[in-house]
Formats: sequence, structure tokens, C-alpha cells
Amino acid sequence: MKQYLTFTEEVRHALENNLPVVALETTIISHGMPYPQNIEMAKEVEQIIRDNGAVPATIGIMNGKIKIGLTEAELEEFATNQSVEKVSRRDFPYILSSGKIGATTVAATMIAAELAGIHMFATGGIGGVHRDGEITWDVSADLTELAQTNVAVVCAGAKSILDIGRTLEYLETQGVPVVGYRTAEFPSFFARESGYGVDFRLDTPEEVGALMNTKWDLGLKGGMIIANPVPESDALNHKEIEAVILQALTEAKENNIAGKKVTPFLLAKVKELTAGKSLQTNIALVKHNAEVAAKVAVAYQQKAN
Ligand code: PSU
Ligand code: MN
Repeated sequence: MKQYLTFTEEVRHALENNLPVVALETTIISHGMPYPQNIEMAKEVEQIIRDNGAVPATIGIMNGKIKIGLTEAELEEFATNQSVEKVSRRDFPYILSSGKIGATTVAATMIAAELAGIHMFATGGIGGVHRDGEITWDVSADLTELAQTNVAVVCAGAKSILDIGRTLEYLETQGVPVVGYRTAEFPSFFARESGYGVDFRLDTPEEVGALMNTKWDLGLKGGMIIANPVPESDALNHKEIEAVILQALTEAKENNIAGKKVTPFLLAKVKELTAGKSLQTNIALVKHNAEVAAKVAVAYQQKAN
């Protein structure tokens, strides 16, 4: 297995010395945001993690290797190369064996992080059960990954392009704890509210770190969600964004968008319909998640060592 992994010097040093490390995904760079905001976000997020006492490890697949940590030139490649594939669990072995370049989703980043010994991961939003999922069976592999892979994911909740109620029900069935970081309400990505609660509200990095250590000490396999609402100053209005999302969903249906294309299509539509306002919110919440993830990684590592 180790023959597939390559590390940057910074990440190798951190892992060898049991320093706190935070994994980051590349799908958000290649398929979640336009250039040049994507590369600016990617670099800023790495710096925020360093400023908060942890080491960033952005993960992607290239030339038959799982890269744990990317150089600036590699980040640029993920931000600009139009042929970067979106890689979830299903796609992972093919992209690796064919030597193609692949951006990892939440699910694929969790797989790579666990292989590398990283248990903390910051992103924007997770995939989930799509609206009409009971008909289309469109359920993100992010959820089944959370059920089996020992990585905690800091996110701003799930977008209401998804059926948030069914997403939370699925996570409960699969034994995935949903923590609200300084909130009792599960956030809906652009907005701080969703109408749904979280399982446990925790208010400090130490409490979250203790929960992670306890879960895995007990041998309870799987990840957890640390839901961190977008900062108030950058949040969008829940009702306004709902109208935009309904429009995006209608257009997806009209264009017969299916499979792995659904999420990127909806993300791009929402951005277009909000005249870029959603992109600004998206960037702000990812940065906030990086900060919280770094702080939790520090607390987790102190207990784990
Ligand atoms: N949600 C977002 N931004 C994203 C994604 C989800 O707000 O960029 C990406 C993540 O990489 C996530 C993936 O893991 O989309 C889910 O895709 P799917 O629904 O096809 O599993
Ligand atoms: Mn899907």
C-alpha cells in the first residue's frame, strides 16, 4: 500500500514527529470553484492551518501516486487543468492505475488521509442524500465513507441542494456522530441555519479532540462530522438561497444531469444565479473550517501522543 503514497517534506516531517496535520481535498479546487479564486483559496487555507499550529496536507492523485501534500506547482495544476477527474471511492483505483490526474472528493480524501495516518480533515460542505434521492438513489459516497473511515471532517454542514433531513437520518443509521461546533443547529453551508439540530453541541477544540480520541480508543470505526457554521458576516439568507437552489435543481433536471456531474453542476448554477455572492461565502466558510480544524487537530494530537 505504501508504494502508492508520496509525501511533501513538510507533511512527512509532521507525521514522523506526531505533529497535528489537517487533510484538505482537491475536488473543491478543481470542480468546486472557478480559477483564480480556487488557487487563492487553496493557498490561503494552507496558510491558515499553519498559522493555527498544524500542517496542511492537500491531497490529490497524479502519475499513479496518491500525493499527501502538494507543491505550489501541483496546486496550480489542480486549479487550472481542465482534464482533472473527480475521484470518489469508486474512481480511486482506476485513476491511480491509469496514471491520470484526479481531484479527491470528501470520500476519496478520507481514504487517502487514513492511509497516510491523518485523522483530521477540513472542507466546505459534504455530499449527502439528494432531494428526490428516494427515486434517483443519488446518495453521495461521502456518507458511506464516513461510516467506515476514521477521519473527522470539519464542514459548514450540507448544502440545501441536498435533502438535509434524510442525510442526517443516514448518518445516524451509520453511527456517524454529528457535532455542532458552537451551535445546536446543523448549518446549511451558505446559511447558519437549516431547521435541523445536531447530535451534540461542543464549544471547544479540546472537547472535540476528546470525542475523537474516545471514539477511536473504543474501536468504533468511522468518521464524524464537525459542523461549523459560516461566520455571520458572510452568511447568506436561508430563504433567498432556497429560491436559487430550487432554480438550480430545476435546470439540472431539464438538462438530465446525473451521477457525479450533479454536484458540480448545482454548485456552478448557484454561483451563476447569485452573481458570485455564493462564491465569496464559500471561500469564507472554508477558511473558517480550516482554522477550527487546525485547532482541533492540535487538541486531538496532544491527547493522542
Ligand atoms: N459540496 C460543496 N462543495 C464541493 C463538494 C460538495 O459545497 O466542492 C464536493 C466535495 O468534494 C464532495 C463532493 O465530497 O462534492 C460530493 O460529490 P457527490 O455528491 O458526487 O458525491
Ligand atoms: Mn451523487
